[in-house]
Amino acid sequence: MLKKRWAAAAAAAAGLVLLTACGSGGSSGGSGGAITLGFAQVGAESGWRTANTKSIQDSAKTAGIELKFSDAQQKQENQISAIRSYIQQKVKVIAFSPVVESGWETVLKEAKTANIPVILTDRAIDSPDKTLYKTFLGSDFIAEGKKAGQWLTKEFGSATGQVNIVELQGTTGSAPANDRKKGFADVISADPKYKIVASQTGEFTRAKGKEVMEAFLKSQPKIDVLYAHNDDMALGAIEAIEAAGKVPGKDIKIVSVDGVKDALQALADGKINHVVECNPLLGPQLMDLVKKVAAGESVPERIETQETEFDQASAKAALPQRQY
Ligand code: GZL
Repeated sequence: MLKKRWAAAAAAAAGLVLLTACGSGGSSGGSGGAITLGFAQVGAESGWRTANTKSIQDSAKTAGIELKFSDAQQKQENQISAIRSYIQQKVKVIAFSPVVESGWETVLKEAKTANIPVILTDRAIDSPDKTLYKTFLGSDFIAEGKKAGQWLTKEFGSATGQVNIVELQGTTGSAPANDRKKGFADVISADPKYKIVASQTGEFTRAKGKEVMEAFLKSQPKIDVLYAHNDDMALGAIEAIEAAGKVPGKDIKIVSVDGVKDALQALADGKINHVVECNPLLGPQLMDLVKKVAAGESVPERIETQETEFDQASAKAALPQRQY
């Protein structure tokens, strides 16, 4: 007990919120031979992330896997510290969602030297060294950006003048921000009438999304569309649009990504026009992968999560059963 209290104090001092979800922890075999998984989460920045965390924690319990969980508060240095602490604790498997794409080689080489297999979930890294992790389980963010662009070019296909777009980007340097921007730009570049007149990070949060949208509304004489890399920033932007006396979904059309319940409600209410789903419920697939990797079985290098998109009618139909 003293050891756990010391570890928690040390982690708290390091700015880490280190939660040991269950079990005695500490050994690679875990208590009673259970597999011990160390998971370094990005943070708790959005509704998507909350659902992702719940899926991982619930699935670990169901799978009988002993989970050590940390919340890095969107800071890479905290994720790296968490991974190092899992290496020291000799966990059986490490999994994490890299907050940004680069800067992971050193710590992943330490995990490799310690013979601890690593699984990437949700977000990818830009290292060419594929031996640093066993598999990447997550969405195709370029495809998500393309879907948002395809909706826009359909919606404004008959527009004759310039279509002014403002873009709320996700966390700077993150795979979803880089790839959703690229996929969207690839599609709209087909027609010069589509112009991104302002683009800035809203850090995937409601508060920052509202703040940046307020600045866009002040600096841009005419905004036709908002493309938000996630729902939380879109929901924050809606507050700014309404405070400016404009009607979201009408004066300014909105397309966003994730598919959390609050965004589907805004879509049903006509305040958002289209939502591209990004599925956060990766827990069950992750635990299957953890068991296979722990047993030394081979797993596919890339596992892409399946997801859909929503218009107003399908949002209304999905809401009653929406888990998150
Ligand atoms: C996407 C995920 C993103 C979500 C955001 O897989 O990494 O991070 O789109 C979340 O809501 O903050």
